[in-house]
Amino acid sequence: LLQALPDETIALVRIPWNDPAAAMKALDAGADGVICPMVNNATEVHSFVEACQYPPNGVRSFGPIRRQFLNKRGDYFAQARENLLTAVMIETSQALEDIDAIAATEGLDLLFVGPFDLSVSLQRPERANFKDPVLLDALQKVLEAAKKHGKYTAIFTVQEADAKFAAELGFNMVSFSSDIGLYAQTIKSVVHQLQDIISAK
Ligand code: 3PY
Ligand code: MG
Repeated sequence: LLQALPDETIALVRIPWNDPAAAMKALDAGADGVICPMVNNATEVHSFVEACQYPPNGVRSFGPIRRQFLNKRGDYFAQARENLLTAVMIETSQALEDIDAIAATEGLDLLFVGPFDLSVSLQRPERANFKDPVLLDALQKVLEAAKKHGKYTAIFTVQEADAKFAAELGFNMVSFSSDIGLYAQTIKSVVHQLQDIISAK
């Protein structure tokens, strides 16, 4: 997918798990930022952030094989940190308990809420119900910790009303739906239109 993107596109890659090899591979392949899911505490976040940065700030191995051929913004190694976005997903009750220390992590840029996993982890009756007071309280906690430590915030949504609500709450980035979700929505709408045309005959 990274190969198909135009140079000027900013690409964020969500790795499958907090695995240093996955983070380094995504960056070497040309990602501008990495999103790490399911972190539970500041120690895990620190290890993720280290995997994304070269020494002395981290432990990233040197080998930006594809990345250095992209002439995005000059000398890649010299500007590696400046042009990197590190994000962790806040989606477990443990992460919520350690949110202040997570948000304080040096080298971390963004806290990205996963409302589905967070609802599951908090044992809520519904997933990603933006009217659930327990979920709302969790969102506020994340926003406050991020503000206190100068971090950006993001959240995932699948309903237009939730996206609007999240933007109004103050999230800096609101991600909407998924590739399959959008595809299915389009197919459904086209099928409905065609059914209307047929039944009008
Ligand atoms: C979640 O809501 O758990 C997600 O991971 C969304 O991307
Ligand atoms: Mg999730």
